[in-house]
This record gives sequence, C-alpha cells and structure tokens, in this order.
Amino acid sequence: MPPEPGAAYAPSAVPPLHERPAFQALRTHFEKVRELHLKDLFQQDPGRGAQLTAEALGFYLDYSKNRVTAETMDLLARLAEESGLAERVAAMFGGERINVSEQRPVLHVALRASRDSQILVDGRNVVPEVHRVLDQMAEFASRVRDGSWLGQTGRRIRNVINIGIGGSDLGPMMAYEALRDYASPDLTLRFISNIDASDFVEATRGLDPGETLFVVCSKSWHTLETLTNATTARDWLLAGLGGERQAIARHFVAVSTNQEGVAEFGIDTANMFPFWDWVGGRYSYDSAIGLSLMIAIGPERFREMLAGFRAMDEHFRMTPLAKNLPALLALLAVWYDNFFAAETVAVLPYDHYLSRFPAYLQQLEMESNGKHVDLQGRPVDHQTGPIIWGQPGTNGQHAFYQLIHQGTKLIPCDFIGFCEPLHPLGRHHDLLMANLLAQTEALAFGRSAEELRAAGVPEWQIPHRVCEGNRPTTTILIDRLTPESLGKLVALYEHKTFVEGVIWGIDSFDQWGVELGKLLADRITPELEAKLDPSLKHDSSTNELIRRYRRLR
Ligand code: G6Q
Repeated sequence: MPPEPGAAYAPSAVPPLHERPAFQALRTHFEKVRELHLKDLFQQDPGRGAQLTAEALGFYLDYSKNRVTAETMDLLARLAEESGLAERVAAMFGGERINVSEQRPVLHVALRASRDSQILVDGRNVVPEVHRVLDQMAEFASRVRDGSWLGQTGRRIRNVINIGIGGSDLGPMMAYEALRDYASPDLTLRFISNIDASDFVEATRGLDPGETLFVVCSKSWHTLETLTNATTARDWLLAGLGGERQAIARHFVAVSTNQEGVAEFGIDTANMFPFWDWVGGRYSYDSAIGLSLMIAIGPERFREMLAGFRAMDEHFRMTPLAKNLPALLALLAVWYDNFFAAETVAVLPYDHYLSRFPAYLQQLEMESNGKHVDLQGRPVDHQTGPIIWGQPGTNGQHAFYQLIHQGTKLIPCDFIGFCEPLHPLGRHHDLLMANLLAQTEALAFGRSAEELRAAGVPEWQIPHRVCEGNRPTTTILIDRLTPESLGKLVALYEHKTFVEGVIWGIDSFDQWGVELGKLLADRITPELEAKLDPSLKHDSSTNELIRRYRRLR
C-alpha cells in the first residue's frame, strides 16, 4: 500500500560511516590497541573485570574479556550518538515508518506495551487492539488447556501443531524449547515448517487427528511451504475424521494479517488471530504468532514473558549508552565487524533449553542486518551484519571450539549462562557453569609455551599445544531461565540488532532477498511436474539438473 501523504519517514542526514568523526577517531585508536593482549590489559588494570561490566534487570553483562579499553567504549558510544541513535529510538517507539523500503512502522515494542499505554500509528493508538488480541488468545488457549475446546469427535485436544516458516516458526519453536519446563505435560506441541514432506510425516506420526489442533501461522498467507503443509494437514485431518468438512473449524485456527486468504482456505475467521503489518516476521513471536506457545505454557506465563520484553524495552529506551545492555552488545559487534574484520560471531548458550536460540538469532540478526545499501538506497562502503552461529555448551566444546581456540580466525563469542538451575540435579549445574567460565578464561588468556614447559610438555609438542589467547568473549549471566527472563533476553538481542543497523545506516526491517527466494521456485515447479519434457531455458547446469531429476524422480 502506498504511504499516506506526508507519512514517509526521513531521518536527519547522517554522514556515511567512514566520514563520521567518531569513526575516524576509532580508526586511529584501533591502530593503537589492535595488538594489545587481554593478558596485559588485565595485568595493567586489576579492576577491569569488575569495571567493564553492566547490570540491569537480573542480567549481568561482563564485557571485560573483549579487546577494548575504556576509551574504545567511549568512542563507540560517540559513534552511536553521531549515527543518530537517540532520534531513531524515538522514531521506532513513536510509530514512525522507519522501515523505509516498505514504508512501515516497526512496532514489535507495541506487542508488549502495558494495557494503559499509548502508541500511535497515523494518529491511532494501537495498544487496545494488541490487548484485544492477547485476550482473544488467552481465552482460546485456556479452553484448549482446560479441555473445554473439543475436537469434532467430542474429544479434547492433546496435540497442537504449529504450521509456519521463518518468522512464523523459529520464534515460537525456540521459545517453546526454552520454556519446555513450564509447559503443560498434558499437551504435545510440534512444529511443521519445511516443504519437505518428511517434516509433516514425522510431526504427525502416531497422532490421532481427533485430538489434534493445527495452528497455521502466516502473516501474508501466501507462503508456499505453509500453505502446502496446511493443505496436507487438512487432507490428513479429513481422511482421519471421515471427510466431514465442518471438522476444519474445530481443528484449525489461523494467525495472519490476511483475513480473505484464511477464509478461502476454509478456516472460520472467528478462529483467526490477527496481527499487523507493522510487526516483522522475525519480531513476531510475542504477537499472535506465539499462540501455540501460549497454549503450551498458559496465558499467565505468556504475559510474564511479555513483561520481560517490556522491561528490556524500557531499559533500552531510558538507559545511557554506557550502561545500556543492548547498546553495549551492539557497540562490541560493530568494533569487531568494522575494525577487526571479524566475519562471524558465535552465540553459545550454556543451557540446553536454549538449544534453538542460535538458530533464532541467525534469522533475527542476519535477516535484519544482511543489507548492502543504506537507508537512501546507496551502496554501503563498509561491512554490515556478521554471520551468526552457535550451539549450546558444553556440546560445542567437544566439536568446533577448537577452531575458536587455535584457528586462524577471530571469532567473538557471546557466552550465556544462568546462575540458578531449573533442575538442581547432583553436580550438573556447577559443572556446566565451570565449563562456561573456564572457556572464557582460556580464550582470553590461552596457554603459553612457558606454561607448557613448566608443566613438563616435551619441546617438540609445544607449538601444537600453545593457545595464544586474546580471543574475545562477552559473558551474560542471568539469574534463572523463566518466561520473564527469556522475554528480556530476546528483547536484548532485538534491540542490539537495531542499534547495529542504525550505526550501519541500513534498514534492519525489510527482507527483499527472502521475498525473491519466495518467487524463484515458482518457475521451476511446473518444469519438474510437466508430463512431457519441457523446453528448458535456464543455464546449462540447471537444465541438466532438472533433466536428471525428471528421469529419476
Ligand atoms: C521474517 C521474514 C520471513 C517470514 C517467513 C514467513 O521476518 O519475513 O522469515 O516470516 O517467510 O512468512 P509468512 O508469515 O508471511 O508466511
């Protein structure tokens, strides 16, 4: 939809990154500090480990094991200011159309705003509508949970399957895994995202259609994977329930912005949970896209999670940069990305419940900041978002950590740990946390040839065993994994991503590359399915692959 006259957002002019005075000062500063070793920095300043930290909302951020000095952090904060951060934060929270390429506001913060607050989009307060949908979700989720929502054959729902992909899958899936300990033991929650039928077959294996509810999530209701899976689910259900079409209303609900599409599919729009075009897919799991999660953990816990998001939003909006947790994480990311030329960042949660968190962050950060032009559409002259990857500790220690310790690449790492265990079983938690701490220590300080010699390591082996150290890490210690702290953690990274994008001068809220991907397969599908050999007009590689596939399918 074209923007309303006068509604387009135009941020104040900010010079390109390389021309900002703070960036130039950082370049000079970088030459002075690039060779400094963390070992020396800690020796010179014994208070460093307590000083280069920030604490808020039960989160303790220790960034002292990064290759920075107090001056680095001051200069980076100046860079954020010169990038117009304060103005952009106000514009985001104020409902301006800061997603410039789609001319949309970016208001995931409205999804967790308190009932009495006011956030205007084109002069209309959107908060009452957000709470109306939350209440609708709560009512429905409670009925599924207490067994008063019955399936077509009169039996209660025992299985909930979320169908969605990308932003309509990763968020609820990550959060469900994270909060499994809080989920109802009476319900099974599964996720189908991939167009590969194996995903569907495995997710529905062994389930009774009469006890199964599908939550179909698609903002656009145009996504091939989701609509194909939803259609297969409808067939599976009807086949299992004797073909009675009215069963669809008892076993399917939809989360979408597209009411017409939902009705056309056959889902009763009374069972549709709306959201809005000002919520980006990867920022949406605290909207109705989180319905399946709410069914699993209950409305009360979902609201606790929203309170966590809200607390981090307020912290981000109100706290000076030097103590602002999301901003600090972003400043460090910019430092490694634009000065040390680090290509990747590892996120390493020391909590098995956060096993899907790195995958979730991959979408959040890489889709948001994988951009090559600035807000005005000019090519950027600097690196933008890094590659995000990771796995839970301690498992990764026995696999890829080797490259972080002794490889040739600089990989800044975020270590995330919880002080209180959810399962105080034997020594498990102390051992888990000892590993987290030991890794950050080893990465920073390494093991020198002298230390190895003193330990009696033979001379010929020493070069192989030396760990140089000076590998940067940030440690985030959180009190306990709860719905509330998960909300804070996700909002922490959402706002970190936003600050990075502001400094890089890009639109963190569009995803035209993803949209292109949605179109590409449409051309090839009929060529694979055609009865007669189609005339192929691709490159010779694609043509050959299509021919081979057609022969062997
Ligand atoms: C997220 C992206 C993308 C999107 C999926 C699903 O920010 O836009 O991951 O969420 O492509 O789209 P639908 O919800 O429209 O099906």
